[in-house]
Amino acid sequence: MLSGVRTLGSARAQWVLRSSVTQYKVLLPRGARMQSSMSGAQRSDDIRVLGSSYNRDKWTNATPAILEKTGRDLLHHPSHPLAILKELIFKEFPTFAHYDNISPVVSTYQNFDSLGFSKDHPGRSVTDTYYINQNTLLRTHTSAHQLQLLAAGKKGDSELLALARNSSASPRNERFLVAADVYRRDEIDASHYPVFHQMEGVCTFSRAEIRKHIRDRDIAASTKSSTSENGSVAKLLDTTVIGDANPVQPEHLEEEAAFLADHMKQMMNNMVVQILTKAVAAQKSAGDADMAGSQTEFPVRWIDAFFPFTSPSWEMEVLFQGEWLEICGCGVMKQNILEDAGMTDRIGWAFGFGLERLAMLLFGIPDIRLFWSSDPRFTGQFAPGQITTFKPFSRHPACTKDVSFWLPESSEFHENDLMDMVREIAGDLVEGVKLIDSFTHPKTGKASRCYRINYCSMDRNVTNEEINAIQEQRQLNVLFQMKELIRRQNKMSIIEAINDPENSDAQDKMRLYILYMLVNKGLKQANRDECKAALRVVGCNLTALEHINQIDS
Ligand code: FA5
Ligand code: MG
Repeated sequence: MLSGVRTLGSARAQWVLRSSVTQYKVLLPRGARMQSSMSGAQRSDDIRVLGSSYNRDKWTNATPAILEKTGRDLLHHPSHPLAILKELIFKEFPTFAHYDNISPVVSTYQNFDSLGFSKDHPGRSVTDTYYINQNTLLRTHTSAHQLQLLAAGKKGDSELLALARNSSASPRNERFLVAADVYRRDEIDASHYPVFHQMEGVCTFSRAEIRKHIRDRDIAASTKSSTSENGSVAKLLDTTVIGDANPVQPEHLEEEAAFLADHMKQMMNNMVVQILTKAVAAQKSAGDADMAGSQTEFPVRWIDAFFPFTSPSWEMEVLFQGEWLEICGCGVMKQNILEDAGMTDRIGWAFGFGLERLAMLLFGIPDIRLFWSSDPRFTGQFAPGQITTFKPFSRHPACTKDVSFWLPESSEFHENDLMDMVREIAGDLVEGVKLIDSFTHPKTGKASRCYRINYCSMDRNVTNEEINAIQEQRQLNVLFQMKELIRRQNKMSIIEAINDPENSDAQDKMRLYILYMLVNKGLKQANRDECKAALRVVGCNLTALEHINQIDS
């Protein structure tokens, strides 16, 4: 048998340092076509996203399961809870320009450099981000559009400004909201998903305007909230202080930063209180039967945070089902972003809310996977503009499997490689993946990990046989081995493994043979039908294999 499972961790992480920066001059609406940087006919090894082709390279790691999600467009299905929430927030900010149709494909410049991420920031790593290629990625947050939209406003770029749904609200993008899908290689559990949605808010003021507000002591008078009143569903807790640990920028006066912080927090508190009040009202109208386990009071707290593009910075958390759920990050915008946009006399604040997290509170949706369900028992519960409490359909029995493997000796193991692999094979049947055991052999120093994978379908019972077929430890192991061996193009070790007398298992041999074929010829040149038939015999998943081949070729 081949010894142990291997993954790509450190080899890929090194690529981070080689990133070069190119800025796209255009902001593409979703579905618009962009010329691949290799113009001309589409090449067979190009990667296609939303109708456009991009060159693949060593950075490409967006999996087919993730690319499929770029076309789902949940924010534009009016009866989807996320779209209902989006409209509700847009209504709360009538003087902001509203964007909800910007393509998720952005440059590394937009997503990182324009926001001051350092070259070695872990967020840039291929273990955290889905790359289309070295310079192009699926945005990891809606902040990727901050500089671009501010600059468009300043320059009066009519093409970009026309993407706003309410172009007269803030015709120069001095205040705007962006609702969009974002993509991250992340853990799997009830509140984390590799694709989710964010609502970015940006609000700028001229310094003269702020001086006037401060002089008149009417800080955010128009946004005064009643949030601390008795009887409110939200109990607000804010003990943060602006100071050395969370400092005012040298470009700002203390009272300017204090004004921006107050204004922002009041607007955000108001919005969250609105949402929570609606959530409780919906629960009440759902009737007594559903009230038993429901939550009618929501402690909300502010904590200090750090982002490369704001200072001071904060996060807001809500106590939901006994745990603090982080719903957003925010802060006073770094001044150089406004300067880069040509807005030299303005200062501002920005926030980024996780829409799924808010929608879970608003609709009482217990599991983030449900947002992707097309089961009519889920989709049929919601209607445009209406806040209703989700009625769980019967929970189907879960099925648990443990998978253990040796860590690679030559490279680092990264958990997100395992997460993607599991997702690629089992899709949304996976409810959670948890590390349950680590072991290091005292003599050899070899290390192993054991993960527990929890399978539970939202719409049907999953049988043991089905899970066995999907999951079978050996299959996962073999997939890991394939990935590592293809990466290393290590034909000798494949041949050795095939000839290993201890490896008598016929299925393993078959898989290794396929792997050998793939490594030798590449999936494109190999006889596809032959490959497919062989894969079917051994119960191996072609999609997973194609993916492995793509990212490592
Ligand atoms: C950001 O993404 C920043 N861009 C937010 C920001 C904007 C800060 C503007 C300052 C100014 P963060 O990584 O914390 O920050 O994500 C923001 C929110 O997205 C989180 O609070 C959470 O509600 C949500 N979120 C993050 N990861 C996931 C995930 N895997 N699944 C679902 N929601 C998530
Ligand atoms: Mg955060």
